[in-house]
Amino acid sequence: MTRGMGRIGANSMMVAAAALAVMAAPASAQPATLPAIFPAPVSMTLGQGVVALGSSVVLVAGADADPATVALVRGILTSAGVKTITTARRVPATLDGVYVVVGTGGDAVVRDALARSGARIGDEAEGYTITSVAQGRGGLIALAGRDGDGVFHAAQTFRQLARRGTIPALVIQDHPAMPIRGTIEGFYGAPWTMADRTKHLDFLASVKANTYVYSPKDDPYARDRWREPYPAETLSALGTLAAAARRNHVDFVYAISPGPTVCFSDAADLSALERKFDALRGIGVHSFYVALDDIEYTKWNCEQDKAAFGPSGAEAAGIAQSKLLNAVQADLLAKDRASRPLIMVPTEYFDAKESPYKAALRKHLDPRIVVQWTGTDVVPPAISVPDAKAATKAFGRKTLLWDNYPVNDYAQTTGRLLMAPYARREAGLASELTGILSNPMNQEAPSRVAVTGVAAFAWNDKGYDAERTWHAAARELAGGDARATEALLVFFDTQHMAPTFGSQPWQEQAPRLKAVLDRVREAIADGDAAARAEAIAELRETADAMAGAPDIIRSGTVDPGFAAQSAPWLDAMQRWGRALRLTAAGLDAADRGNGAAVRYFADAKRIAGEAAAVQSIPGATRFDGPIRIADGVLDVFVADAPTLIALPPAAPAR
Ligand code: LOG
Repeated sequence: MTRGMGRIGANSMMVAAAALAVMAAPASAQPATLPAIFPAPVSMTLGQGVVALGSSVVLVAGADADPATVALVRGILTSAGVKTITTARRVPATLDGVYVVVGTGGDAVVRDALARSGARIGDEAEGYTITSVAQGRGGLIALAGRDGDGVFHAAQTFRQLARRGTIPALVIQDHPAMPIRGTIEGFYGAPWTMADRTKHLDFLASVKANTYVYSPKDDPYARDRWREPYPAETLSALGTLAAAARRNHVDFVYAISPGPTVCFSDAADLSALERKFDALRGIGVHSFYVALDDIEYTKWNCEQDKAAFGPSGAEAAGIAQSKLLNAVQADLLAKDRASRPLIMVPTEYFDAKESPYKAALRKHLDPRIVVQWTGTDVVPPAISVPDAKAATKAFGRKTLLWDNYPVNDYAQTTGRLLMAPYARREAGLASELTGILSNPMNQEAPSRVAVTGVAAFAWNDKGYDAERTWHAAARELAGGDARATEALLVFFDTQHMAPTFGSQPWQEQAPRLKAVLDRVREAIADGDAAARAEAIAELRETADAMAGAPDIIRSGTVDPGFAAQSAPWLDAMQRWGRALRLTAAGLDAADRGNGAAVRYFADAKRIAGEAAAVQSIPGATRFDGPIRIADGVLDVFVADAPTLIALPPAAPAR
């Protein structure tokens, strides 16, 4: 490899770096550095020199380039400070300015642009290649997709590259590891608003996710009253949403849950299902889903099923469900040859253990139908490649993981947002899963922290870094502002704990804060005066950061939806920050033998009590209750602090 080339990932064979036309950067300039892109691309190779976008750019759109994606690239250039965008059909041999070429590999102008970097487009669906070459006073940037989705993903990567205004010479080769990536709005409790969903679709596009499943448990027309048509207004709003999804290259999937009342053998119920899907097809939905989770499957809903399938039971349920879904799948294809395969979540979704029900699905369910499962439990502590292999075997096909993270609709999540890095999913899962859908929280914007991780892992499981992706998610929510990013990370740390359905959490609470508090305890127990003073000073800074973070998060730099949806958490954290500041003051006073410590500790206790009493917004989450902030770490420390240093005897009253 050429000296001075930084690189990550594989796939260097496609890159003849020596073919890059080189412009040596002036000695005084910053060196060109490898950019950080999320999701991490498969391969990214730095060349020599940089392309400064400057104030004018020539845009060359391939003949088959999607006008919406070209418009997106224009917007990105404008945001990067480009004032004049002219268009051309060709790129001159000697560059006389900055050219940006956009299109698929079907276009010669695109292929030629890539060839100047010795690159070409790979064969993978949704894949893309970006090259940038610095030459003389000009530069050439190619955003080339294997297909329309690939061009769109290239533009999303370009959005991240263009922020710097100056783009290093490089070659990016990229494609997704898993074909299905995104979210399933599949939780109980307050569904997202249409406005939330629209913003979420824009967000999904930014992290190269391609699927959104509409399946809120509390939409009556999707579950309890599934046979009834949607009111015209709701149907039209869903159509608007489906259009927003299309613009974002996201597959909008409509899910129905007939399980509570369906009569499997009744032709009228099959027709009711098909009618419902027809209505949605009429407003532009082309992907469908039947959810059979959380239903009673050992009892029939109608006498007729007993006649058709025999006595009720898990195996008979598997046969009846398969028969109904196969008919739906056939109807979808008959009405729309291009329709994507039906997706389903079975009634036994929470493990991969062999059973009569799963054997029935394996034997009878149309192999085209995509099956979801949630791991070794509803909320599993980890997901390994062997776990997924077991699911492939049990369900008779590679599965689509339904990941119950960061969903917060079960009792153990009361008072919590789940905002730890997305972790404990084994690299290599891409070979055993068709994809991952995250079940998010009732709160849309806070969910993006975890969903960014899910999308990045599903895009490139082998190149995924949980911690760095977590930081990137904070930076995105903070609009790139460093102070707001740090404030968010302080907040996320207080919501790090991830419960399971049992008593054992699978992510620990507040590891960053705990490390600081542990240092204080150790310094007080074993340190000399200097070590104690240093640890208490660090505690004061930590408390200040916590008390100050809410105002920074609410100041408008951070996505306003995020601040609104996490309002009670921010209120509670501010109070806990003040309680911790008073605790630090108490420890400092006690360490100096100053009797004022008693009053500081008393004030800390009072404010901690107020902080612990802050309640969730009624109805906004499945379970209402007290807001938890770094619980088990922060509250314990504030309570213990007065006992750590012996206080001087109280001054006698005068
Ligand atoms: C539900 C889901 C719910 C989640 C967490 C699946 C397949 N179904 O136990 O709607 O959000 O658990 O509470 C579920 O996970 N059932």
